[in-house]
Amino acid sequence: MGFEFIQTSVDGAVGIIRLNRPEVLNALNLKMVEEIVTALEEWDQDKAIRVILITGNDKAFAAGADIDEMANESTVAMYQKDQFRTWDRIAKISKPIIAAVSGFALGGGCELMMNCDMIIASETTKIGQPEVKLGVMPGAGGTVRLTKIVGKLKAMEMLLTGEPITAEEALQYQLVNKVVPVELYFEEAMKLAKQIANQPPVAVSMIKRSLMTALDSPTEQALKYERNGFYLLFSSEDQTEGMSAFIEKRKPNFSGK
Ligand code: DAK
Repeated sequence: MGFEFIQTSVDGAVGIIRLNRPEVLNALNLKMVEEIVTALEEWDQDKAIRVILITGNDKAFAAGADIDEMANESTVAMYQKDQFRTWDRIAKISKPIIAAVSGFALGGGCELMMNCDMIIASETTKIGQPEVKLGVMPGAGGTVRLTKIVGKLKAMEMLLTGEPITAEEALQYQLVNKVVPVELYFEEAMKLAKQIANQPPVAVSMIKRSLMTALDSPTEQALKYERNGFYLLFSSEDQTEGMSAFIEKRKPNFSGK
C-alpha cells in the first residue's frame, strides 16, 4: 500500500498503521483520514491480518484535525465534502483495532483513538477535546463516545474547558486500557495485538460485533444478536479445533474458517 501521510507495515498477523505527519504533530488532514480508512478496509478483507494497530510517535498520536485545512471552510463546502462518511467507515471494521498512544491525542486524534477497540497509552499521553477553544465543537463523536465512556461530569469538564487530561486520569476514567512508560507503549500494544491475533478470528470478529451491538441497542435486542453469533460459531472449523484441542490437551491451531 503506498500512502503519503501514513506508513503501513506488517508484523506476523498484525497490520500496523503509523500516522506520519510529525512536523504538525500528526494533525489529521482529509487525505490522511482517507488513507487510514483505506488501510483499515484493505486489512479487514485480508485473511493474513487478524488485528490492526494504529500508532503515531512518542510526541503525538494526533493533535486533532488539521486546523489550517479547516480554518477557511464554509458550511456548504464542509457539507458537500461529507467527511463524516469517511469517519463512519471506521466503526464498520470487523477486526480488532488497537491504539498505541503517546503524547497528544486531541480533538480528532482523541476521536480516532476512541474509535479503536483497545488503547495502550504511554505515561506522557495527554488526551482532550480542545475544539471549544477554537469556537467549534467535536464533530466525529467527541461529545458522544467520550460521554459514554467517562460519564457526564468528566466529559462536560473536558469538553467545556478544552483542557487535556493525563494518562493516569484517563486510566481512572477507563478511557485507556493500560498506561506504561513511554519506551514500552508500542511494545505493550504489540503484545496485546499478537495475543488476540492468536485467537480464532471468526470468534474474535463475532465477539467484537456483539459487543459493539450491545453498546448501542436495548439489552433484549443485543442478547438476540449474541445468541445468533453463539449458534453461528458452532458451524466454524475453529470451534471444532478449539474444543478438540482442549480435550486432546494440545495447543489449538486456528484456521479462521
Ligand atoms: N492542525 C494543524 N497544525 C497543528 C495542529 C493541528 N491540529 N496541532 C499542531 N499543529 C502544528 C503547529 O501549528 C506547529 O506547526 P509550526 O508552527 O511548527 O508550523 C506544529 O504542529 C507544532 O505545534 P506547536 O508548536 O503548537 O507545539 P506545542 O508543543 O507548543 O503545542 C499543542 C502542542 C498540541 C498543545 C498545540 O499544537 C495545539 O494546541 N494544537 C492544536 C490542538 C487542537 O486544537 N486540536 C483540535 C483541532 S479541531 C470532522 C472530524 C473531526 C474534526 C473535525 C471535523 N469531520 C468528520 C467533519 C476534529 C476537529 C479537531 O480536531
